[in-house]
Amino acid sequence: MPSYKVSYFTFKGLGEPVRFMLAYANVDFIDNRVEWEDWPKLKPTLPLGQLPLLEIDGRAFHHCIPICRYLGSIFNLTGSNAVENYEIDCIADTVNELRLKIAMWYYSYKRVKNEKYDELINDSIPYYLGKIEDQAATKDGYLALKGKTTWADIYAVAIFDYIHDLMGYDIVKDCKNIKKIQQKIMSADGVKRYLKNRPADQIITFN
Ligand SMILES: N[C@@H](CCC(=O)N[C@@H](CS)C(=O)NCC(=O)O)C(=O)O
Repeated sequence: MPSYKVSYFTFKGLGEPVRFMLAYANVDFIDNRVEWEDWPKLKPTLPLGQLPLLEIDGRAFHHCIPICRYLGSIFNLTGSNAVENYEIDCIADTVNELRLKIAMWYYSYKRVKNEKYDELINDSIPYYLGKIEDQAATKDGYLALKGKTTWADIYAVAIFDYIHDLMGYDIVKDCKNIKKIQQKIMSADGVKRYLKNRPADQIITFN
């Protein structure tokens, strides 16, 4: 069994999809939660000076979505042809766009003047959630491929879990199809075990 080590900060963020992927696949991994005071020393050693970083037997992988895609290919959580893989990429990108809008608000506008909140909750969130929920409705309890869990389902569930922390409420609470996916991923044995032992977040900011 290869050794897996995930390095990320002490909160969910972009580390959580990587942690969820490994948990879902039932593999043991070192959950290296980097404290803010240790960051300046670690940063220059990283491929782009950013986290998350995944090490598999010492080989480093970076960029959250490519890591999830790569793990998806190892753990049979990809499509079976180029079009299916395109569908998976597309939905992951849509979830990432929503995440970016919310993170931008949380880490900049909210800190400054609590600006842009109305735009976020009246426009961006319903817009993206509507698209994702509609797609999930056509896939019968999956996000990208009907009848098959893919890495994008796991990525999305982990990102929604992170967004819950940023927004202070569950933005998908009324999305019954996204909820189905969430329930399926969160109740997988490995994820359940991970969640039971998951350390409490210590949110930090990058200002
Ligand atoms: N494209 C990268 C972005 C990674 C990224 O923005 N990481 C942030 C935390 S979420 C970071 O390391 N910030 C600290 C810094 O840049 O010094 C990915 O998707 O993994």
